[in-house]
Amino acid sequence: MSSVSDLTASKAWFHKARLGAFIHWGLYALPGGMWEGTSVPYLAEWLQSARRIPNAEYSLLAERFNPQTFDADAIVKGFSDAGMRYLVFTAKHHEGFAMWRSRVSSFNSYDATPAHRDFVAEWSRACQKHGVKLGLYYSHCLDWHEADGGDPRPCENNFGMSWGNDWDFPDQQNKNFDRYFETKVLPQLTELLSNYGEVAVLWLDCPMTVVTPRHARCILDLVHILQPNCLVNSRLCMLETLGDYGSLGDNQLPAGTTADDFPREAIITLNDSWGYKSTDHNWKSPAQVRQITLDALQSGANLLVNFGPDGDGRLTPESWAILHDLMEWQDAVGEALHSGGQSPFPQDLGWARAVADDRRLWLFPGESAPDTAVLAGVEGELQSATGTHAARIGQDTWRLDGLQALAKTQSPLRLEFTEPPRYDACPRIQNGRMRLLPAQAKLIHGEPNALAMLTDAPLGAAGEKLVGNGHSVLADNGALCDWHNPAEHCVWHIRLESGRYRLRLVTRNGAHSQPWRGDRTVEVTIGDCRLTAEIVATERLDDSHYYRAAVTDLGEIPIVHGGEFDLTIRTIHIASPDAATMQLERLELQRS
Ligand code: FHN
Repeated sequence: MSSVSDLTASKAWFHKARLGAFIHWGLYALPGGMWEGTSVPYLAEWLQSARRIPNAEYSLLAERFNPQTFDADAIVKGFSDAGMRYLVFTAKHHEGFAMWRSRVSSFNSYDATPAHRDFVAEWSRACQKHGVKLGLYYSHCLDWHEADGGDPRPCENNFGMSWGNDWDFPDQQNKNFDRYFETKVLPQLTELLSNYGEVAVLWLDCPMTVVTPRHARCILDLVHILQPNCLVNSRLCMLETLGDYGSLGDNQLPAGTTADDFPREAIITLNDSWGYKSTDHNWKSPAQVRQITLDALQSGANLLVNFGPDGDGRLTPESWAILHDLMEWQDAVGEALHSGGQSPFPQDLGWARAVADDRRLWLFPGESAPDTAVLAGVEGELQSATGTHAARIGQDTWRLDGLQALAKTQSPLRLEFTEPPRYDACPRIQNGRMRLLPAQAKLIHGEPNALAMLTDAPLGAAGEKLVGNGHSVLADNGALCDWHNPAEHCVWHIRLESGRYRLRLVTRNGAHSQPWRGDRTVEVTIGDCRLTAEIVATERLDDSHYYRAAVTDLGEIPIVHGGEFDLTIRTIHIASPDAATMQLERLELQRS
């Protein structure tokens, strides 16, 4: 039987930490995505599998790995000054190379390199010095250095790259995953969890189906014995939901708050690769990183921002520019960032990101915010307003001004109340718009639907769970998935004044690197009014190779007499099982 830890305090710490750094650093940093004069497609840390490089040749990289300019202290200080409260370092990635002095395998940074350094120890010391918690990433399934690592199944879903090393070890049928698990995974995890002080997070990745619930429970038992306060992420086992918090997919952003106490963590790259890739110049701007931080914050999720040091151990100038920008922003954002809050509203305001704790409400106006906005649904005695002039214009309605100046500096206005204010649970049009999120809707279930029961629906490359139990369900990111069944509805109880409203639906593929697909007809009702529409892309929101999204203009609905209504949406026809992975992210109403 699994041992049980009380992780309440760890989850509370994690939820307040909110911002962290992910560090992908291993031998792959040396070639930086280049091999024999050409650049690998996609992720630099997948170089060995992408180019099917024999172990004998790949291991030569270790003989050149001597990152003399690597300075954990300076980097961790940078993270700390940028408001990051924890980091997660790739102690071992899929290449199988241990970035610490492992007694289990000599393929490690101390024994196999001229550096003779234990990088886990260096990160650990720097973390303790700067008050940043240490998390460790360990690839518990994929390991190309080992004959028995990874999954022997073909991987059409993985850009044609192998999960296991089938170039050095072609006899994939006789692989023995248990042997790898017993002789490398458990002993190396024991080292990591015993020799480096407090480990706050164990971050596991790519659990193909060879990782059974039994394997997963062995890891959990080990963690609970050696580091009882350590949180384990959800990429532990594909066959059963285990772990202490939900890792969203790669570059998958939360689509709203979720009600339960299961913490979530979004992870983003700063360009397109996790490991250092010299040819990847698709850098996010500092302003984009701020926006994403606020999106995660208002959704109640943590954000782990990735850095890929190069072969000398240096962060790229673009990474430093983003870190410096986050540092400069801390005076403005810090208080809200670590308040432990999230949006208190039953809708996404659209014109501002919102965060609240007991008595305080922070609003970060976005670029599209009017200079003066009306905020509805907050009832309480105002003690102070900072960054704006707030005038009460109704029982629970306020006029806020000076918003454009705040938008320019991405600073918040802060309203502080004498007692915790009351937030109206009924969404209403604010400044001409309403954005409804599935996490705040009621799901009305019908008989399970055969399509949603498909067991061979594609598994996400990042281990995302794409198929539920035959019913529409909220995914960890807060979006609605498996919404194929005409007998099931998603319902919001809303308030509308009379008028005409244009409806726009945002759908996003819940499967990593898959195309956006329509192939679906939906029906929306508001009271007695009804419209049906095909899902087509009227506007592409995200066409990156991660989670592709588009807006569908569904048409207009007239409301003759204002009042409270149930707004429902359901799928009435789905043309292709390939559309099954599409998620409903939000429904927007705009007064025409
Ligand atoms: O295959 C890895 C990838 O290299 C990277 O580590 C990401 C980070 O989430 N995880 C896997 C793909 O999801």
